[in-house]
Amino acid sequence: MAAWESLRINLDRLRSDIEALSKIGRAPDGNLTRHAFSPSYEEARRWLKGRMTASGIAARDDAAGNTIGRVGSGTSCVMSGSHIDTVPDGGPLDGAFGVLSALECARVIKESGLNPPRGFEAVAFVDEEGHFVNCMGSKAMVGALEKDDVMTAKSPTGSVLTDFMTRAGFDPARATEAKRKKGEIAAYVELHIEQGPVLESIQRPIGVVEGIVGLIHSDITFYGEPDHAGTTPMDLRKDAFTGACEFVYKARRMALRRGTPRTRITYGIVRSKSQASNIVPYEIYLRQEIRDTDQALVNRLVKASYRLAEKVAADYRLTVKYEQASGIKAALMAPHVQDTIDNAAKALGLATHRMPSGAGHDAQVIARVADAGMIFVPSEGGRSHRRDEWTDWTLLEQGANVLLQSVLRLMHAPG
Ligand code: HGY
Ligand code: MN
Ligand code: MN
Repeated sequence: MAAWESLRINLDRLRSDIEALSKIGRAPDGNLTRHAFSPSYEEARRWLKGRMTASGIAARDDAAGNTIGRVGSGTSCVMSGSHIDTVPDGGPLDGAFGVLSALECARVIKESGLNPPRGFEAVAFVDEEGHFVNCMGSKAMVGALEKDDVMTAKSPTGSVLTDFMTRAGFDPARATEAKRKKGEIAAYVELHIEQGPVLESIQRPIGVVEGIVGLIHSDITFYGEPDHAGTTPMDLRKDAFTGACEFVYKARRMALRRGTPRTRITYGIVRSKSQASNIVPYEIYLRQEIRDTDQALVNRLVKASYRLAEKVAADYRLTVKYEQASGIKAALMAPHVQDTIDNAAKALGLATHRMPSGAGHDAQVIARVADAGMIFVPSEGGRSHRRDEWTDWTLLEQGANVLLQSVLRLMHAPG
């Protein structure tokens, strides 16, 4: 047995990092929100780099705003990471657990004095949650970020990405320079909370991800006529909201009928132009999101939803505009990385469960240029993207040790 196989993470350090980071961007009422490049995000970035340098880990930001800590030499590296941006009013572990566990792995590797043939990088990818651009940082790293996307991106609340990047000290026009050279990333492993109920329901401490869903966002707007809500008879209205409701109901039914058990359709952003109860709603904006592990099916369902929007608009004498806003392709995880994770978990005496990911992750983007894998730990009640997202410290420690041992196996792998 190699000496590194007995290495373990330091839970006290990891715990204090998770608790410290969860305070950055938290409002007095408990709302934790850290949008990419926002003041709270930049405070978190400075804190993270401080934690890296405090352990003698070389810390840098790349041109896209990813924060990278590196240990060891070699032209290639094994990489692990996730994100420290959050959804609005999010939880303390989504993304942060993966970044801070990768940082803890970097500390353990540095302290061990190991000098394997490949280096190790711990990464916080910027804007995984897509406040501006979905998985912006990992897309930049693999060369999939379009400069035009950066220069035109706005948040759902109208914030302009280039303003926020500039204020944070980044040149938006250079974001695509974050692209890494071919072969620089030998393998990638991401540790993440499951954000669903499966592992808890089957009492398994470790999930080994086989594939990650693809998703497509669409901006859909129904247009009617602004009429007086009191004098306009019901049969003479062009009511955009009633039409949008029928569209959502029928689109959901269509997706359930034509999709798979992993298909998801969600309308998480709804906006009415007329913020008045006495005007017939005349402009309704919907942000549609469709997901499945089968990318071709996602593409078909999106097209079918546009045809349905046209039909419903005609039925309600409305007009409709739709366009694909952003998306991320489904990705399979590398079989040998899955096996590495499985072997590492078994060596730690931990049972595993192979499963898909219904959530999107940076791993599905990095998988375009490197062999990638993901490790899940259970989420209490399957809860995530909400304040009471949580996982027990023992399970977090087990997940972080599986990450450490998986990374070490990949760093020492021949070839
Ligand atoms: O939406 C997702 O699946 C991820 O949290 N960005
Ligand atoms: Mn998330
Ligand atoms: Mn996440």
